[in-house]
Amino acid sequence: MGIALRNTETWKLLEKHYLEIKDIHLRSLFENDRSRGRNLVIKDIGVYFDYSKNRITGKTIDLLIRLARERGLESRRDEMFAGEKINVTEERAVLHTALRVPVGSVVMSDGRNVVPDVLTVLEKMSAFSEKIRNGEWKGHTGKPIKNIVNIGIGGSDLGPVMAYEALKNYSMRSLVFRFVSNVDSSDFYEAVEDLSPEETLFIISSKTFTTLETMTNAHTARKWSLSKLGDPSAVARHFVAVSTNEKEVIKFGIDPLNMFGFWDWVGGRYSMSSAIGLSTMIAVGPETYYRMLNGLHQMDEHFRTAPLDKNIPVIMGLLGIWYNNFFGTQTQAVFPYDKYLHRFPAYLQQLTMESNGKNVTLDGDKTDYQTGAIYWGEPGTNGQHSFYQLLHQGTKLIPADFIGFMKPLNNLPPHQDYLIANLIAQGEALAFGKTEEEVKAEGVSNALTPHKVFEGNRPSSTFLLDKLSPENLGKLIAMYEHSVFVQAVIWDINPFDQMGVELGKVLAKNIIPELQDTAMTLSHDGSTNELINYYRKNRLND
Ligand code: G6Q
Repeated sequence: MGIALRNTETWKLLEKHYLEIKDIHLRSLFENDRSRGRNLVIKDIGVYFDYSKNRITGKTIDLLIRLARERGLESRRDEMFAGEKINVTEERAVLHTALRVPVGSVVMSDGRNVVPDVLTVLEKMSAFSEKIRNGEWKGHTGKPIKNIVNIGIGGSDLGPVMAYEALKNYSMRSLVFRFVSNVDSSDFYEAVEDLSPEETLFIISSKTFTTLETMTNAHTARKWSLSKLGDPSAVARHFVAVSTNEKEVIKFGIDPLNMFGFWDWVGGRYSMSSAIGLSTMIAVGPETYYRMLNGLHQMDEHFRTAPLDKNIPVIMGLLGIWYNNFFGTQTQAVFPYDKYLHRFPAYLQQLTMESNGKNVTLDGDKTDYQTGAIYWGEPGTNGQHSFYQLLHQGTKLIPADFIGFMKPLNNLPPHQDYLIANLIAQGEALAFGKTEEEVKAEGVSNALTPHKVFEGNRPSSTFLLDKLSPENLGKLIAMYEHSVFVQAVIWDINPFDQMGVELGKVLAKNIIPELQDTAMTLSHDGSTNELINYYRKNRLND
């Protein structure tokens, strides 16, 4: 990229503008503009995005959009959708958007239309899902499958588990779903403890099919199955694979006929709409799964075509830049007011932090500005009774996203109104707080008054959607995916690699034999050597 970010004129203008705005209270922004709550809203594809409670003016948005244009956001976005190799460090295209295009679309990668391949895998997944759901697929002893265990980690786990939980209301309740990710044996043990191997199908989800955690769990699963089923040929009825690595799948003993493929242009954390979604499809059925894909695609199209100032992921991404780089905030909270989205913040943590937790630009230069925020969150209203205190009266500024749905999936009056009243009230309290005068007017003593004052001026955005439908889940996922991309373009970093997870993996592989063979000489640093020695002395059986 040409000129370094902080040297651009627009960046300098934003720095100046920050000084103008930093002490302005949201109270006065709203007092001075009665239509702010209507104007700073984007309504499109069924998403109501209210960003009026952010510490911005029209000028802030104009400057941020100017920055986005200068950084080439529109052309970078078009390159992504066109299948150019924008993941430069891995020399790969980034085409998760091709996984959810309508039948008949054309998306080229390396001179080849990838859509027919995508559809072929989707059809294979649909046929298989139906067979499991209608009991046609029998286990080795002739019993239908009742339990589905997805074994995978990172991108091969967080998407499936989040989507299963989010869409549980649409799932086939007679099937049991479990997700094993951790190499901690308790994870596998607890997942299968009450299951019968005769009725259990394992989906080994691994793009590479070499990941230590997943392969260890997969081998344990095979032992567990065969300990009951005896015959190794049982693997064919109880194990399927989702992977890009056919060679390793065959080596493990899974018939390629029972393998669901995807491609190197699908990154792990962007893979939940690939065959990695097999467990989701079995849970909710192909039709509901296609509805989720449709929602993802609607948001892709919105991102691809909406003008930048009416573009939800663009505005979200730019607000993140505004807080992170000018207000100096460290974190971004996400609060879904829906129990079914309880794994959504964990899913977003990988999406956002593995993508934008980078400190060098595409050219390999060290960034002299902050990049990815720390994402965190919990479903409302639980968070209100624990950590929201710090948001309201702590010393840190934490922008928050509130996500809510108009219609509950389980209508038990008056729960829904109470839930949404809380969501709306939190944004209001954060923004406007409670002044000293207001506290005093309630007859509070002078001594207690400072404790009861809420400064306010704490920013939030609110997303309202009709209900937690499969389409709307898809929209929310793609919305965050694209906001991550917007930020990466501004910061000139690669959001599609994850070199930062490698070092720990390599070091763990070195340490494994050192734990197992106590005669091995240790040549780590003083602390690491002592930790290994302590473990060697105190491990197991004593
Ligand atoms: C995601 C990362 C990472 C990956 C896991 C699992 O973007 O690449 O989280 O998904 O390490 O990898 P496999 O699917 O290859 O087992």
